[in-house]
Amino acid sequence: MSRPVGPVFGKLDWSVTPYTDLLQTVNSSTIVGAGAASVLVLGAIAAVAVLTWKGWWGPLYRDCLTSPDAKKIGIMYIVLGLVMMARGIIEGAVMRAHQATAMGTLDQPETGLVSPDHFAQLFSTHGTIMIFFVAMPLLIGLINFVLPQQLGARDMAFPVLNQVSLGLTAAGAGLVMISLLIGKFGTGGWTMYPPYTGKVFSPGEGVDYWLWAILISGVGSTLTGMNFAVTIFKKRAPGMHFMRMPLFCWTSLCVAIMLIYAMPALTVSSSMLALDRYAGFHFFTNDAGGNMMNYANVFWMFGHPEVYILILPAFGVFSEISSTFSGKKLYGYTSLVIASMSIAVISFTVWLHHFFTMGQSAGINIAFGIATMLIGIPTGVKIYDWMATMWRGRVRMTAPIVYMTGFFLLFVIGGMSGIILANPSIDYQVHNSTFLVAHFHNVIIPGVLYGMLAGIHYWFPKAFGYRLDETWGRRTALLFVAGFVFAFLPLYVMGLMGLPRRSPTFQDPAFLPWMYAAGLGALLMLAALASLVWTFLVSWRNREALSVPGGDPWNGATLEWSSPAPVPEWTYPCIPQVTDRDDWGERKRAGDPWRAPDRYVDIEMPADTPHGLLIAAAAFALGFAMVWYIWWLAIAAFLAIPALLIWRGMRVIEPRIVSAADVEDEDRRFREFVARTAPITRAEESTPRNRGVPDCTEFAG
Ligand code: HEM
Ligand SMILES: [Cu+2]
Repeated sequence: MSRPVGPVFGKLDWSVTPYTDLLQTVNSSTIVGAGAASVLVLGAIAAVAVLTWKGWWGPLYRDCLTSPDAKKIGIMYIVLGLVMMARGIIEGAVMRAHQATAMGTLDQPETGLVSPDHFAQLFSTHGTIMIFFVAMPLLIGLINFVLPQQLGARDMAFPVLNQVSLGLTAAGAGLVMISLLIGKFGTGGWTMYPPYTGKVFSPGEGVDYWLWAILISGVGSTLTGMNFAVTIFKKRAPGMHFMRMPLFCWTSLCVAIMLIYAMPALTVSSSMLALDRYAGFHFFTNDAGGNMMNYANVFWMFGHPEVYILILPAFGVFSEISSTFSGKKLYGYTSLVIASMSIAVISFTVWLHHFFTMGQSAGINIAFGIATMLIGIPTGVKIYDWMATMWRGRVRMTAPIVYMTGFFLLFVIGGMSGIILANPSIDYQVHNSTFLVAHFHNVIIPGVLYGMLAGIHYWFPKAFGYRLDETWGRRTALLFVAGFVFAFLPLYVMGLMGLPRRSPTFQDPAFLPWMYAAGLGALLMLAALASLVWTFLVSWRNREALSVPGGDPWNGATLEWSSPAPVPEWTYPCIPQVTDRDDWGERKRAGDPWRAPDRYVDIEMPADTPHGLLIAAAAFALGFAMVWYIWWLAIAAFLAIPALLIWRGMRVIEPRIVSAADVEDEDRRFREFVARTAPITRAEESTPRNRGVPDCTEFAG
C-alpha cells in the first residue's frame, strides 16, 4: 500500500505498528507479530533499566563504545552477532511451527500459525539476519579479536575505521530490528530479487528496510576487508613471514581479499535496486528495457564468494583447534594455505550455479557446474589435513572438539549435497525445493555456526580471563548437533518429494511426519540456544574457579597464548621477535618461554573517540529516514557523515601513552604469577587446577 508523505514524519503515522494489525484482526499471526514487537520494546526497556540501575552507562561509553581497541571491537561484534542469532533461531523455530501446522486444503490453503505474508517476512528477515547480522559479525568479531594478537601486533592498521565499520554494521542490524516495531520488513527473501521487489509489486517500506540495512552494513564490511588486509600486510611482528602466520591469519587474509572484491558487487546491485525504487530507474523492471538477470548476476557475484567469506574463518578455527587439542603440529600447513587461497579464488568463478534454471545455455551451465565441483577438491584436502592432524594425537574431547566432530560428520554430507546440486540437470529437478534449504543449512550451520562457537569457546579465556564451563559447553554443542540432524535432514526428503522452499502451505499429508521431525529439531535448536546462554551464565558465576590468569589454558602454540588472560589492552609488553612458525610452541620446546623482555618502552595507544558511535547514529538515521521518506532527516544525516569525518581530520589527535613503568609493573606481576603457579598437564586441563600455566615439557607437537 502507498501512504501519503508528510513534510515532517514522511510516511510515518500511528498505523505502522503491529499493534494496529492486532487491533484490527486478532489471530495467531497478528499475535505473533505484536508479541515480537513487544519483546523488542521490553528488551530495550530492560537493557536501559539495567544499565541505569547498575550505573553502567559511563563504563559502557568509555570502555566499549568509544574504544578503538580491536579486541573490544571484536567482542562487541560477537555480542551483536549472538543477540541477532537469538532472534534468527527463534524465527527459524516460528517458521517450523508454522509449517508444522500449515497443512491446508485446495479450497482453504491458508492455515497455520502465521499468515502467508507474515511467513514471507519471517524467511526474509531470518535469512538476512543470519547471513549479514549473525555470521558476518561473528566472524569479523573473531578475526578482530584474534588476528592482531596472532600477528604479534597491538591493533588493526586503522583502529578508528574499525570502529566505524562496527558502527555501520550495528546501524544495519538496528534497522532490521526496528522493522519489528515500525512498519514491515520485505517479503522477497534474503536475496530480494526484482522485479518482485521493485516499486510496482512491493510498494511498501519493507524492501527499503532491507536495502538500507544492506547498503550501510555492506560499506562497513568493505572497509573491514581493507582494514584486515592492510593489517596483515603491514602489521606483522618482525620475523612473522607469510609462511609463519598461523592458519587462522591465512584464512583471515582470504576473507579480507574476498570482502574487498565481493562486497562492492552487493553495494552496486542494491544501489541499482534503490535507484529503481526511489528514482524511477528501470534497471530491473519488466518494462522499459529493464532486465532482472542483471540483478541476479551482480548479486551472486557477491553472494557466492560471501558463502566462502562465511566458511573460511571457521576453517581457520578448525585448523587451530585440531592442532591444539590433539597436541600435534598442524598437518599439511602448506597445503592448507594453498587450499584456502584456491577456495578464495575459485569462489569468484561459480556464481551462476545459483540460477542454473534461469535461461542460459547448457554449455554455460556445464562450465559453471564443473567450476563448482572443483571447489570440492581444496575443501577435501582440508578435511584430510585436519583428520591427519588428529590422527594418533591425544585428542581431548573439549567443547570445541565436539563442535569439530559434529562439523566433520555433517559438513561432509552438506558438501556432498552441494556436489549433487552442482550438476545442472539434477539442479533442474530439485532447485527451489527444500532440498536446497537442507543443503545450505547443512553447510552453514556446521561450518559457520559450529566453527564460530568453537572459536568463541577456544578464545573466550583470552578475552575474559576465565574458561567456559566444559560440561555445559559440550552439552550445548551436542544439542546443536542433534538439533541440526532433526531440523534439516527431513528437508532433504521433503525436497525430493517436491515441496518448494518458502511454502506457506501444503496439501499433501505425506509431508506431515517430516514436518513434525523438523519441528522437533527446531525445538532442540532452541534448547541449544538456551543452553548456550546458560553456559555463559554458569561460567560467569564460577569465574573464580575457572580463571586462567596464566593465559595459556590449552597449551597452545601460537603467539596469543603467550600473554596473560584477560589480555592487556597493549597485548604485548614488547612486540615479539618471531623466529618460527608456531613461535610460542617453539619457545616452549626451547625451554623457559616466559622470559621477561630485556627492556620496556612507552606504548602508544590510539586515543578513544566517539566517531564510530556518531557515524553509526548518523547512518542509522539516514537509513531510517530514507525508508520513511523523511527527507529533511535524510539530508541532515547524509551531511553529518562527511562533517564528522572532516571534524576528525581537522583535529590533531594525540595518541594515549602508556608509560613503560606501568607496562613493566603489570608484566612483572604476570611473570611472577606464572613462576609460582604449578604447571598442569593436558589431562588436567578441564579441572579447576587449570590456571593457564601449562606443563611445557608436554609440548611435543
Ligand atoms: C538454528 C536453527 C535454524 C532454523 C530452525 C532455520 C530454519 C529456517 C527455515 C524454516 C527457513 C525457510 C525455509 C524455506 O524457505 O522453506 C530458513 C531459511 C533460511 N535460513 Fe535458516 N534456520 C536456522 C539457522 C540458520 C542459520 C545459522 C543460517 C545462516 C547463518 C540460516 C540461513 C538461512 C537462509 C539464508 C535462509 C533463506 C531465506 C530465504 O529464503 O530467503 N539459517 N531457515
Ligand atoms: Cu554459490
